Amino acid sequence: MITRTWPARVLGPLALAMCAAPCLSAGVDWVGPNLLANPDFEIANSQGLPVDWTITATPAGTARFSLDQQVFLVGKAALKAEVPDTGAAAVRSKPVAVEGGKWYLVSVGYRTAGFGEVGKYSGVDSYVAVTWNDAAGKQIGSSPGISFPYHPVDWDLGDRFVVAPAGAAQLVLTASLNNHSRQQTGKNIPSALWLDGWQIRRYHPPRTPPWALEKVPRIVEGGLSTSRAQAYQLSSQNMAGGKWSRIAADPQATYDSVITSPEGVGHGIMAHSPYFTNAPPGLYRALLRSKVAASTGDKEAGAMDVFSELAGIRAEVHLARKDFPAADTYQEFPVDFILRSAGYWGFRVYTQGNQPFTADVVKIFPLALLEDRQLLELYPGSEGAVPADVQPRRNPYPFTGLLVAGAMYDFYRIVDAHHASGYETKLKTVPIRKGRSQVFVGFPETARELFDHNVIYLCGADLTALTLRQKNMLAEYVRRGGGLIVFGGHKALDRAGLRGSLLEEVLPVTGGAGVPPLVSLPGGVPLARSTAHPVTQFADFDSPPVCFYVHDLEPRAGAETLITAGGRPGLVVGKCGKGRVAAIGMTCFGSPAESQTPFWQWRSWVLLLRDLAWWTAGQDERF
Ligand SMILES: [Ca+2]
Repeated sequence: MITRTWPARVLGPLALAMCAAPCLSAGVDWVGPNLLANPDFEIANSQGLPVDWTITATPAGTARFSLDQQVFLVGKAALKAEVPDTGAAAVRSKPVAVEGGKWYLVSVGYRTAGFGEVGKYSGVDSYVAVTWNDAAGKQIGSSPGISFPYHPVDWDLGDRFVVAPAGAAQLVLTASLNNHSRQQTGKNIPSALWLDGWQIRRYHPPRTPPWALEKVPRIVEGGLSTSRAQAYQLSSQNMAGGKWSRIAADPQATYDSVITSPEGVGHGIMAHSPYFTNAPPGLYRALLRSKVAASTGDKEAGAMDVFSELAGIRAEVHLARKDFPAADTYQEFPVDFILRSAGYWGFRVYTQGNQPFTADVVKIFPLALLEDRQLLELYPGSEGAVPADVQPRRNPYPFTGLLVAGAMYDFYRIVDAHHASGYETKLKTVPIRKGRSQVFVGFPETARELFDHNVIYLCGADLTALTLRQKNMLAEYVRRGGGLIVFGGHKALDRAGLRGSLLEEVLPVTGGAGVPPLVSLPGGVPLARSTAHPVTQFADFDSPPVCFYVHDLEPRAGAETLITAGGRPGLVVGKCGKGRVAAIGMTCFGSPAESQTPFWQWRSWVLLLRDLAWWTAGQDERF
């Protein structure tokens, strides 16, 4: 191996801290502040229990309550309720003043232990009830609550929009943990529930934008475009034409046919959408166009819900007969929902089957898309927390890398470069599987696992496919001293969710919003050495290689551009916290002429990339 001396004169500028204040996205103006008292369980009374919360054990004394200062979501403590044997624990919020007819966003952070196995009910369940009181504090109604899984989960969120019924003056949230495992399974399962980061916020539904009111071309099946409304003809959806949903022609239909439930058929699903994936996080509205035969009375006629794979039921709307201004007249009913996690989602339309209930189309459109920072403003703590004792790998024997291997990783010759980085090297590859959305197969599940690498290569990675937790883990890895190299490509960097993401904060570059085009450098332009740096000092720029397409990136203040292509930043390095990061904006696209050497075939490239890995990993003595 070549031993090199680190030139002392370049150390000065490298010591600059690059990590500026996170670039905060525009605020979320459609929700108000949190109305709950002591929502993060941070304020304790003299018994060490949270003020403004009422705790109850049934039978008395069987459940234990405490403020846990080791395991929490936000702040420094969480409320822990333990039910060691048969019994129940309940935690009730102080009532929040509300107005009838107004909408509220309820969200609850929770964690569970004990419970049962995945996919099996073992007699332990947990639930948050959403109840409405009148001004005197008497309960007058409830909204669908939030159920937690029957198996233990690490910190997760439950959330939904709820509307205050007429006459409601107070909203109360009550979490309960019921342990009947001894009766259910014959064996007791001691169980516990942690609560933290609870919210009740006024929701001000934005107006439907004019473009969403226009008739949209018919869609039979497929994903959701981010740019405009989609309409789903219900007679073409799954289950249409079955027992609860005869297909009928109707001159008033949006397209040609509708579905209608026969009288007396009973409760059932009329239509089920495809499983959609890859919707960008955001606030969405669904409009159900339907009509009833009889429009008087409180009886429910039909309903719609929006389900999701990883965040539970997103929304539900129940339609009473009297919600229709007239019989046999189509009416559009809106329901708003937030998509905040990867995984599939979709909608279902139900009938109560007590009268002919007719459904035409469901139209869905985004009201606001959410960048990571906005998601965090909506759901504080949802990025998870990396335990303070987890630190990036320092020992370079073996020099250990993690390669998230998307498109072009082989062109960039990352594997060759990594294997050239020492006698002993190790490289874990996380392939990216592509479908409607990218899936990172085998991405480390825990920070401990992720941090056990000297360097992480992120190549062709669509950042929107990473969860907030994964992005936060990567960002923390850098801040605590890890090395990260991010590569360009068709679905990478600014073309794949960089803007406003948690990862953007640690990168030495920023990019535009949306999907900016790659900058074309017609005919190929030569690479030029920019700022002097140990990473590029041994590369041969005398007969420079060429680059044909480069990302449109803006180096951050304090970052250093080491290579330019056509005056554009091609390789930018910087520091964030204790870590070092590199962004390669040069892509491996383009057709070189016979006389040209593209940079990825340049004889200096693999060694330059190796030196970049050393530098980002803090292995300065290698130079
Ligand atoms: Ca807390």
